[in-house]
Amino acid sequence: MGQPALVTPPQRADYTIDQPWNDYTAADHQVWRTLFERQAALLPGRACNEFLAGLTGLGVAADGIPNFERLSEILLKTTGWRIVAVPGLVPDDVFFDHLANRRFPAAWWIRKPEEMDYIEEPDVFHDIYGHVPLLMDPVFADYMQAYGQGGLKAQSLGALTNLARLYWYTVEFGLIRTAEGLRIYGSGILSSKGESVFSLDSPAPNRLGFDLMRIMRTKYRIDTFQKSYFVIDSFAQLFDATRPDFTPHYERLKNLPDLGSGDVAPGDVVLQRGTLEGWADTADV
Ligand code: HBI
Ligand code: FE
Repeated sequence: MGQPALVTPPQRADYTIDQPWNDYTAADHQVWRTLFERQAALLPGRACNEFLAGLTGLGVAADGIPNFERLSEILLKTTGWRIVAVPGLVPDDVFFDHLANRRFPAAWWIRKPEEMDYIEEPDVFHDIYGHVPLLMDPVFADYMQAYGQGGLKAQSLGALTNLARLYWYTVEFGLIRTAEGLRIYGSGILSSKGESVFSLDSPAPNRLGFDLMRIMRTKYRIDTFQKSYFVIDSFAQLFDATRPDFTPHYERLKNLPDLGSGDVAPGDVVLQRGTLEGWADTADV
């Protein structure tokens, strides 16, 4: 956050606030610029075309932290989404309700210069740079809404752990196979300098074909790069997988053991089996 620390503006019942855009300091905008330029140098040839087109279409650029209202005007015209500012992580039900109504909750604050490479909670760079460009893609935009609708349902069925894994391994850390090769679409990767290279180039992680039930059984890492990435063939594949009612899936999942983040299981489509070398002995969640 800015120095001196900004006061978070008053919050509404749905956790939204007005983005205090005029309060960002020159140092805040400089952090954005640095993060943006690092990724701009890396992502051509690594990020999927839909992401790069979305960035351009939104006019998200190096010049500074974007104004959410300006982005929302373009998003609304393109896919009917808008961005709402929030203080940070919001409760699951609030998060799902926003997505189900085509509102993307984005943190308004930006990390400090000494936290360029790792933050514990999403900031405006992760949320806007990482997530929002793909909301310009009509199919991905529909997937995100379907996820929000599914979230409200999963909560009522006690299956949030399973559904949250789907978000993690697709929206946050997904890879996509294209005619030009493997590309990134997951926002957790796209907003990370280290993982933008690691996820595609390192021999360490597994790269497995997308499989809805398999993913919903798989634990993940929150403190290191992922041990496994799941690869989709298209956003249509992703959206189609989320079309059916998950109730029978959740019933079956209750009788299936969880898989560790680095496991390779019978039936996996193994695009690349990782060496799994180099992870500290920390736990999956
Ligand atoms: N809140 N702002 C914000 N951003 C998220 O990505 C988010 C959240 N609340 C809950 C949540 N994600 C996840 O735990 C759910 O997808 C399960
Ligand atoms: Fe995220």
